[in-house]
Amino acid sequence: MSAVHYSVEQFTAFLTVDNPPVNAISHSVRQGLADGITAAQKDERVKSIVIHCAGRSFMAGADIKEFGKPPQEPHLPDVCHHIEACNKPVIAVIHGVALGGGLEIALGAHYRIADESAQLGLPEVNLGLIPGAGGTQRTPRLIGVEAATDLITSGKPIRADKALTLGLIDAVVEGALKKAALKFAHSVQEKEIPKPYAQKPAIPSETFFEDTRRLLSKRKKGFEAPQACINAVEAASTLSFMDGMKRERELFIECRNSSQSAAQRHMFFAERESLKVEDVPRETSAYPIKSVAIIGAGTMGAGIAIAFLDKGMPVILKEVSEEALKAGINRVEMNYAQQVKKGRLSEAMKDSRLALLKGSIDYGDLSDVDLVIEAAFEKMDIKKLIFAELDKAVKKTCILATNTSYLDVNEIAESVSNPKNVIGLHFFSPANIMKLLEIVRGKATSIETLNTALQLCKKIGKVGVVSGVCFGFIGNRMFQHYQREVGLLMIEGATPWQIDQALTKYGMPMGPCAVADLAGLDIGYFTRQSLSDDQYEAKAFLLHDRLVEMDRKGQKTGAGFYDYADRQGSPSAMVENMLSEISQELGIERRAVSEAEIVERTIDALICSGSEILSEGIAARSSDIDVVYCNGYGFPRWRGGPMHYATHHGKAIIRARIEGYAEKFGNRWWRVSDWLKD
Ligand code: T1G
Repeated sequence: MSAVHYSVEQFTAFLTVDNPPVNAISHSVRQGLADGITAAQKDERVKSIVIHCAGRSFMAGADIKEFGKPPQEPHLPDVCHHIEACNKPVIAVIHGVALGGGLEIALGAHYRIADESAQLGLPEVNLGLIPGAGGTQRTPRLIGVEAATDLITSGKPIRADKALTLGLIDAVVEGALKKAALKFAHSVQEKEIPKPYAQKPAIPSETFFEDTRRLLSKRKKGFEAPQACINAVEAASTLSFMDGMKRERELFIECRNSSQSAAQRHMFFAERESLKVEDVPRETSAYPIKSVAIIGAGTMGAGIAIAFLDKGMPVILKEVSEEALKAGINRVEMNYAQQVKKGRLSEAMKDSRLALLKGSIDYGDLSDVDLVIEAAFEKMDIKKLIFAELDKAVKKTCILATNTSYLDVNEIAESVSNPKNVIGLHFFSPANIMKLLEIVRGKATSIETLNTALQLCKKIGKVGVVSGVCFGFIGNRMFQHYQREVGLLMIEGATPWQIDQALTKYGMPMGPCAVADLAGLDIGYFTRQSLSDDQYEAKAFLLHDRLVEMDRKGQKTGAGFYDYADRQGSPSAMVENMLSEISQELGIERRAVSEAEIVERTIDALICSGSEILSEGIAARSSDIDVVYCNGYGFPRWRGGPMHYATHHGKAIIRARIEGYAEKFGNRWWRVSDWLKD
């Protein structure tokens, strides 16, 4: 059955696209639209044509699931041309979102109207693509090169009112959409059909495209698609429409066939799969979460509070003293004041969010909250005491979550009478910015509690991944292995700056040593004090520890791996001498370490520990590990995450290298787990 329904009402043909859940433009939709336009042209009852959608939204773009398959005619650009060539006025009537190919279909129509809540965008760049159905040629002609470049390279949707101001749509309508559609259709059916795409758009300035390329090569470092977007928009302003369309098609096919697009499409689906848990059926209930308490108003606690306040959720911040509470509330207020100062937030929005924030030093104030998130010191005895207090204070349906980044959630759950309501919600700092949320499932955690956490992710705009209980869960466990190899490479001969350079060239936003200096070398130092020797390679962290002990804790003390006369930091001769001393103490003759070895050993360490995490069932899917590492640790999204990279690079190659490391360094850390064998 076609995904497009044809009907006629008051001289207007309605082509209704109905392809749940997001009206993705599958082959059936493309064929149905093409046939519908042909039928409406022949239909003597029809003086105007409306394209609209059933369900919650206009079309959300091409069906991404079809990309891996051989493309089927009619191709989307041809459908858009067919619509545009129609000799009766075609009106796209938009509600919900019109994204990618959906907006391109609307651009092929002669008019576009939208309801107030509509959002319009060209997010193809987020999939490593460019708009491939005329979007890069029509948009600049409609709204100008500058606005079009921003819409296409940012991938961000704009609201209907802004779309109207830009000229992307012709009207924002209120009330019943179908009635408004009929009214608009009747108002244009005797008018001459507009042809806005005949003229080339003006170029904003001689250096516009080069300036934009330079800006994006920094802001979207390593990504190819933004550059392709600029090339396509430049073609719109230098070539005829048809030649521009040919150029767009070439660039689109290049992007679609690229490993970067495959990686980013992998991430798109991976971030949706990660919220599906095999033994949590869709019909599982979830507790309503309408209010939250956060225990501990330090950096993490304040960040978590902001994450909830931003979504309009009332928050109680609980501290041990009035002084600590005041400092915590001040952290939240300062953050919002900064956002207002930077123009990211209005005063009114700041006030409305702060109005939802309350402070307390009494557990008795938490009796009615639906969720408590403990964000206190990373010490098991402190956490157990807090949970024992919570157990007495909260209602029976309250979810008790710990934000611990590596401690045993099962042990914490033993402190309460209702362990099935206990779960780990591991936020990443800054908690109001970082998208990743590791949901740590204890052995007693009920599926209702787990499902509540899964639903919460969507509610607060986080990317959730479920982890089992182990030291460091998924991300931090892998990160520790990555850091181990960094430390070993340094005592073997590499310098911190060589390592950072090699890994930023690979695509990491910051090198591991610069990251450690930014976060503070003392964080890892305190964690390591709680580890037993079999949990980490002590010699790999000798330099880290000695730097902390001499108060070189990173940026906050003006020196760490680097010297910080300015924010950039510069290589430190003293650190290089310390490395030579440590190598000598260990009887290691320093050697030249290649860039390739730095990348292979550190990234292979992620893959090796990732595959162990899979074999232990800590993570359910390899794509879940990719979601963690791209959203929590800056792994380049255009490589699709460490496990996608391993698959793309070739598991056999990586397996052979790991076997080689095991021979050279022993198999304490280097073991080939099942995932790498298949
Ligand atoms: N194709 C196929 N499936 C899609 C899809 C798409 N475009 N968009 C969403 N889905 C699935 C998704 O996998 C999930 O499946 C379900 O729909 C609900 O999605 C030629 C080439 C529209 C804002 O990039 O941004 O057009 O998990 O959980 O939070 O130029 O989906 O239920 O099985 O995200 O309400 C450009 C991508 C494509 C838009 C809704 N379009 N989608 O968010 O639901 S390329 C996009 C979204 C293109 C042309 C080019 C969001 C959403 P399942 P969801 P949501």
